[in-house]
Amino acid sequence: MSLLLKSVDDNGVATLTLNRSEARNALSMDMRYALTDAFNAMSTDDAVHCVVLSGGKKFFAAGADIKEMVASTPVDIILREIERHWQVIAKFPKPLISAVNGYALGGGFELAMHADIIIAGESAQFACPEVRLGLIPGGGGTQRLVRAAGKAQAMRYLLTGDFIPAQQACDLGIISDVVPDEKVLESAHTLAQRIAALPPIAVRQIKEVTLAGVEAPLDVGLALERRGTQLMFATEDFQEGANAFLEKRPPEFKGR
Ligand code: DAK
Repeated sequence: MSLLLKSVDDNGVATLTLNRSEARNALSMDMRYALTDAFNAMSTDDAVHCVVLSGGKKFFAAGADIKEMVASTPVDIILREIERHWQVIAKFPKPLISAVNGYALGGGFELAMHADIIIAGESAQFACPEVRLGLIPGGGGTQRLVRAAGKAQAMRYLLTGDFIPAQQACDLGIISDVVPDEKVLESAHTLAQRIAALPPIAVRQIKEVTLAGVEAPLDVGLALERRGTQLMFATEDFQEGANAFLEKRPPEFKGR
């Protein structure tokens, strides 16, 4: 049985589903390779405009595979180069939505936070419980949580490993939306379909400029945005969008 289920619908929405329920979707190295291959393939697949990442209806992912890690030496960990796998997802150029039911813990929470948008069910729970194992978050948890929630809240959860219920995570700005548990995938797909129908070059520019700018001084971010805006005037999709508005008809974007 495949560790990762993949499908692409006619609207350009790809769905990736972690499929290792017997280990609560723990991120084994095989799972990481499967994710890396899938994201690499989707980044150059013109049929894919937006991606929904799910763990299925019961849990998102319980983190790194503790059984694989327990006997590892620091050299084993260095040689695994897990950062290369994270990097492929962090640099994925198309919009990515995490659809979270149940637990998103440790590396599972970090995986969810690699997405641009996180939609969670009302009983979902997020945590960086690494400290309880004698570890620290290693997939960007310390850095992404503090950027999303600010120092006071990030420290409160990083230093205790406490669970963050979905509504609390939403109130703190860590996730985008809370919906009834049974509506998570449907809501993520509805949003993904709306994004997939928009001009893909503009969508990708917004993602790139927003993520690059947030790490840069304001002047640099604004310069990136300015260049991105200027670039859009070279696209056929802008002509189509503007003309469709003026002609009072729906636009037909072509990704050119
Ligand atoms: N790894 C391996 N197996 C896991 C697992 C995990 N993270 N989580 C669950 N399992 C396995 C259990 O061992 C059990 O296996 P069997 O005993 O049946 O063989 C099976 O899944 C079912 O687990 P439970 O019986 O515990 O299931 P429950 O539904 O009762 O509880 C749970 C679900 C998710 C609350 C619980 O399983 C749990 O607390 N799991 C561990 C959560 C956790 O501590 N996660 C953080 C892992 S540390 C790095 C980058 C990143 C990381 C490390 C390094 N580098 C760049 C070097 C990340 C570290 C982490 O994520």
